[in-house]
Amino acid sequence: MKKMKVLLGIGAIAVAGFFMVAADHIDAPAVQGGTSDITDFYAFQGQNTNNVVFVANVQGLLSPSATADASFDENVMIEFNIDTTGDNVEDLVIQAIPRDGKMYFFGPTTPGSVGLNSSVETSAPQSMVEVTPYGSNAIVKESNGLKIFAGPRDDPFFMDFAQYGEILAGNATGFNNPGSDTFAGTNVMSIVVEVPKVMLGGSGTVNTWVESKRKQ
Ligand SMILES: [Ca+2]
Ligand SMILES: [Ca+2]
Repeated sequence: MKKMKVLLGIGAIAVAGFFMVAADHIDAPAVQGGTSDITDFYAFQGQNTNNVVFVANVQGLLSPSATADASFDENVMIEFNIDTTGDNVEDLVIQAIPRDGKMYFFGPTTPGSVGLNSSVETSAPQSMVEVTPYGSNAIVKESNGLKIFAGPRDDPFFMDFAQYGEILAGNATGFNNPGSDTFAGTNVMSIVVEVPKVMLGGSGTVNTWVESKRKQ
């Protein structure tokens, strides 16, 4: 279940000031609606401009009541992949694995295996943050130079799917202003890690993508 999707055709982004969004709310049948279903991947320069922020959102379209019952799947690992050499093969990974109400992060580290298979990089620097309960203030922890968060968030993605359908059907030529946000009032389960650029090589261009991987 490799997940890689980039909007706007941007595959390579500069660490110095990039913003990238990959949106994938409605997914392939094998993972659609499941706990490994990635909705979006964001990578952008942090408020501290020495840092880069990676955000992976999973389990989209959660209603408020569903969010209260939602949790991260302990059999699903979220892996942030970072290619620093321009060959679209990851040179660094950050892995996020939930266990007993906590999210554990491994890395950034050189992965032992690349591509479709991953193993948990247990010898890499390890960080942990309690998963923030729904409705609580965000629990953010600083560890090993990282700032980390895991928990439910309001889905930040905006898309007017009804109007999109009208455009595809030839009934409209563009979006309305204002449009109607299909994702308004729905939540996602979010994993956020802020990383000093120096830990990613510090300069130049990186390619980045996120994968969800189920334990086998
Ligand atoms: Ca590479
Ligand atoms: Ca990988």
